[in-house]
Amino acid sequence: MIKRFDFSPIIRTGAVVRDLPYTDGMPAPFILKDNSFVLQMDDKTRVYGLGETMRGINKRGWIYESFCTDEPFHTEEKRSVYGAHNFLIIDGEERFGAFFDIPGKITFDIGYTDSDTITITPEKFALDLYIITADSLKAIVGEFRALIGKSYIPPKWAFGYGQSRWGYVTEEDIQKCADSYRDAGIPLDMLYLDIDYMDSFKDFTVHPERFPDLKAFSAKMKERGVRLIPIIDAAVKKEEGYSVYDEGHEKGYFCKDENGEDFVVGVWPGKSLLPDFLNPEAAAWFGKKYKALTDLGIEGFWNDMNEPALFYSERGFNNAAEQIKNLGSARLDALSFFGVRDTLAKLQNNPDDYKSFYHNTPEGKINHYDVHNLYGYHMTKSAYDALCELRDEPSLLFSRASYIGAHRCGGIWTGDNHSWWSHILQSLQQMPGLNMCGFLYSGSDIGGFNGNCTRDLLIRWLSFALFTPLMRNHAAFGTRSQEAFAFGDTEVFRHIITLRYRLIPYLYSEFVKAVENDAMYFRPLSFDYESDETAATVEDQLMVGDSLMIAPVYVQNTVSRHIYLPEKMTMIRMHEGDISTEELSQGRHNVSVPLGDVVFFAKSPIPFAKPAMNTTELDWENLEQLGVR
Ligand code: MIG
Repeated sequence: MIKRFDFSPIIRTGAVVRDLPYTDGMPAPFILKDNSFVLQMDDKTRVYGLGETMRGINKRGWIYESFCTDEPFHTEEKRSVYGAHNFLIIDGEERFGAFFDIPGKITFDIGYTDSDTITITPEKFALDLYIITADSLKAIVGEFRALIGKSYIPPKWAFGYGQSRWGYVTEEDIQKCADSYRDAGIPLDMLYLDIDYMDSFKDFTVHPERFPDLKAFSAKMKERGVRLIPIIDAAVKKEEGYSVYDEGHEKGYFCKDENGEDFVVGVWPGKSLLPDFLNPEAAAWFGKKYKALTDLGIEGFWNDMNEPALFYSERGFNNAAEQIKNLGSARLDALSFFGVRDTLAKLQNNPDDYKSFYHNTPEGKINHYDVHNLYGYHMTKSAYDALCELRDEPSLLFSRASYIGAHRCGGIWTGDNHSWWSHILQSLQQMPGLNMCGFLYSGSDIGGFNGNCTRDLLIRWLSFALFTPLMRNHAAFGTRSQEAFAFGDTEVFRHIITLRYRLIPYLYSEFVKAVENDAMYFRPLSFDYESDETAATVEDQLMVGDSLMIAPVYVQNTVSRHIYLPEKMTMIRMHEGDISTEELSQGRHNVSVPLGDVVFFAKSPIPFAKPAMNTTELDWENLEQLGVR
């Protein structure tokens, strides 16, 4: 059952697809205290959800803040990352789900200030609240997901493996990467183009020397089963003569300052404007621009910098420059020097800037800060709506920033992680929360984005990520190469990525089933074994679809791990490409997992395909069975 409570929201966010009547009275079991929703927890209370946040599957013991943020360090103390996903389930004396539908900032203190108290505080008290009760954790998720509408289903080929790197600049770089994969016999379906494919970082342009004929090149790649997936950034370069700027400026499609002038920000292209995605006309206009690339044979995109990330605003920069100039010949003592440094650091993603521009929405002019968390969602929606018009086939689309609602339009990737062992586990722990909020097509940058990857880290990361719907290896500019062919002997990588392809018929059909049933593809063990107290404390294993459980290794130099089996299962082991199985009883086990072996568990038999070099070659018909008891 869903009850909706009215706290005078300032705008319809678009998150829900059903218009439920409001319920009078208090949103029990929460009590209202000082503009917060408060609830006491007992020792056994567990909390799930909150989508893309840091820390564990059970969210208890930390504080989280929904405010879409370009956060390059995913460390434990961070409260905000790129998404704003305000749905959680409280599994305590009373068990219920709660969705705080609010486009601005909201804080979830889940036993942080006081370890037994949940305090949820919207910065501006204007929201819709949905309280959901049902007789199981899965059923609560099902009710919520029916409320927010069906999740995005990508094309089948998007279940293949993709390679990306911020640092591939030219057609030759991409060609070389494709050749290296082919020469190593490692399957591949997607190669990603990062910002350098553009001409001066201008959206919807292609650099004339780096990619002299992208149409021919993308056709050539597709012949080998590889699709090119370009990035699109939110901000548009301010440059007269660049048609996207000229049109947007003339039609008033960019966000404006309080005087109605285009609000100028600094991002990759230098001085830029923010398309007003909350204005439906502007969103439709921007979406149509993707045609420039679909006309070249492009079938998928990733949308970046749409929190929106700002390096600076023109206004903030000028103020800072003035401040520094005023120090002039004065003696620059340590304090004023650090002051200057702080002034410059604060230019980036400054809340004052977010408060300084406006959207022209159907509900009137709205300050960006109050609807900040909707920006990435509406960028993704603009692309999705347009791609549905432009193309007959489904397109691949995923975004960095998001709000619930965006799950109907695309997937998300979890942004700029690091080549750290802890980020394998972090990625695993993010998946169930994301799935609860409707984001099923998701994954992390395999091998880690920032920092330098090592061979063993990549092997272990792939061994987990071969189960994530989005399977993409991506790295930052200037970091060590981390492609599957970059660490010498490629055999082990070939075996792991080939295993992914052999599992695609299972993974894809479980994914589609989860979408159709408003269910989760990745689940914590506690969702399937509700009365099992041990299962409820497991933070490093997941159920994948109806039949599988995974328990990846995420610690450097370990070759075994402790595993809890809530019931009897078949252990499936891939060793040098060969598969073996072994029955394991319910309970705790210590399983040997040498580097390069992939071990996972089956409750029931699953389909298993023959090896293939890409999804086009994959034989979806003649399947074996794996894990027969
Ligand atoms: O400021 O396009 O998260 O995946 O490689 C960095 C360059 C901008 C951030 C994305 C990352 C991408 C990078 N982008």
